[in-house]
Amino acid sequence: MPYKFVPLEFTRLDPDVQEQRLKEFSRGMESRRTVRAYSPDRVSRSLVEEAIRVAGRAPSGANLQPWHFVVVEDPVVKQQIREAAEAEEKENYQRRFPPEWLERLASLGTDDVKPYLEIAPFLIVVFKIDYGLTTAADGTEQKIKHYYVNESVGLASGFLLAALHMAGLATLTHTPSPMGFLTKILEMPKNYRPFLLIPAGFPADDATVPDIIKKPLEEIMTRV
Ligand code: IYR
Repeated sequence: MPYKFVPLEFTRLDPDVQEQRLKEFSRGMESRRTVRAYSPDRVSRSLVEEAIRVAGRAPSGANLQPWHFVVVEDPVVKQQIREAAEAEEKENYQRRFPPEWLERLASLGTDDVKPYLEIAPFLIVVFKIDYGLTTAADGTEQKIKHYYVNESVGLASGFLLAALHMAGLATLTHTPSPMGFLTKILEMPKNYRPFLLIPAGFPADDATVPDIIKKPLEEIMTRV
C-alpha cells in the first residue's frame, strides 16, 4: 500500500538563527564523554522516556524502525544483568580478547568488573529487530524482511546518546559480547537481538575519564 503524501512541514530559519542553534548544539555536545563511574542518585524517568522518543525519530531502512528499547530500573534485574555481563567479560579479558586488543583496553583502564550495571539508576538495553514476525491467516509464522538494521539502530542509538547528554545525563555504550543473555533475562522474542547496553544517570562525584583527543575537523572531513 503506497503512503499518502502530505506537504512537508519545514520552516527556513534565518541564517543567524541557523548558526546560533547549531553552535548551541555543538557546544552542548562538546562535553559528551563516555562515563564508567555513576552516582546512584535518582533520575527522572520522564527524561529517559523523552530521550527514547528522540531515538525513535531516527531514519530507518524502509521506515521499518527495527529497534526496541528496554528501560531497566529493577535492582534485581540489574543485578542479574551485571552477573551475566561480568561472566562474559571475564572470559573475554582472560581468554577471548587477543593481546593487541587487551593492550588497547589497558590504556582505557577497563576490566571485567562492571559495578555501573547496578549503580546507574537506568540501564537502557537497545535491541535490533532482525526481522518482523507475523502470523499468517493459516496460523503459520511469517518473517518480514528488515533492511539496513545495523545502520538504523546505530542511528537511533546516536540520537539517544545525544538526547541523554543534552538532558544532562551521562551514558556509556557497553557491549559485553556476546550479549545473548540480555534476550533471556529480559524475556524478549527470538527476533530481538541485543545491540547496546547503555547505563544512564549522573556521574559519580569522583568520576574520572581518560584524557582522550577527538580528531579535528580537517582530519575527519574531505572537501571535494
Ligand atoms: N566490552 C568490554 C571491552 C571493551 C571494548 C571496547 I572496543 C571498548 O572501547 C571498551 C571496552 C568492556 O566493557 O570492558
